[in-house]
Amino acid sequence: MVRAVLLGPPGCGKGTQATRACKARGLLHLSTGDLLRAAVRDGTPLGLKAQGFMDRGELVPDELVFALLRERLRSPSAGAGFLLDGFPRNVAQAGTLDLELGASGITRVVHMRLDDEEIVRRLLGRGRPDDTEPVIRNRLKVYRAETAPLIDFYDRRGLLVTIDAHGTLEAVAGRIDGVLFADPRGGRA
Ligand code: B4P
Repeated sequence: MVRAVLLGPPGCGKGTQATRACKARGLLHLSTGDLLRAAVRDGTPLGLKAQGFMDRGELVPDELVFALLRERLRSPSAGAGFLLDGFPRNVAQAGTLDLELGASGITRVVHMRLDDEEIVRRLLGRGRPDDTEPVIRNRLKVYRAETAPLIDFYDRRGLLVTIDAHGTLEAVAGRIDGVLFADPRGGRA
């Protein structure tokens, strides 16, 4: 069963690829970015707290993010396998995820590598409110300081595979599917 994480800098295509792969393979797509944006849109108390962090390109406090994710991870639909997109974003979140999943932990982490200039180009083209150049540059800084240490964290556990996220959507999809669905270790129980 696939219980995998897509890890990579802002704009590398985690959301795009997770949406596609989950639809094609019947997996639950768990995107903390989407959950947070829905909370902001609905004006929930949690969304009101999260908005400023997102607007500045900072990470939303861990307890708010996990409050959104916990019930979904425990839902019956997660039992058939899931892809986490945008979570964990730091080592503390990875620890919380370990505690939550217990023995049935993560089976694979796909690290999507993409150059900064291509990241900026793609995000300016996406045009979300948090996609202005100063905010994108801050998100890259936060990524290097807080999220990039997870590359080593998961590599030490033998769970990490790095793929090149340059190229067309189809080319990147082929690389991800090769890791998650063709490599027998992608579905390690
Ligand atoms: P996210 O929603 O996770 O978004 P992202 O990292 O910016 O983008 P992603 O990598 O999913 O790129 P996408 O597919 O859209 O985070 C947003 C904010 O939420 C964070 O800054 C933070 O504040 C908060 N947050 C989320 N999770 C959190 C957590 N766990 N803890 C704390 N805070 C959290 O692709 C980008 C663009 O590129 C799109 O326009 C797409 O069409 C295009 N694209 C994709 N693949 C392409 C390709 N191969 N070629 C050309 N274009 C491509």
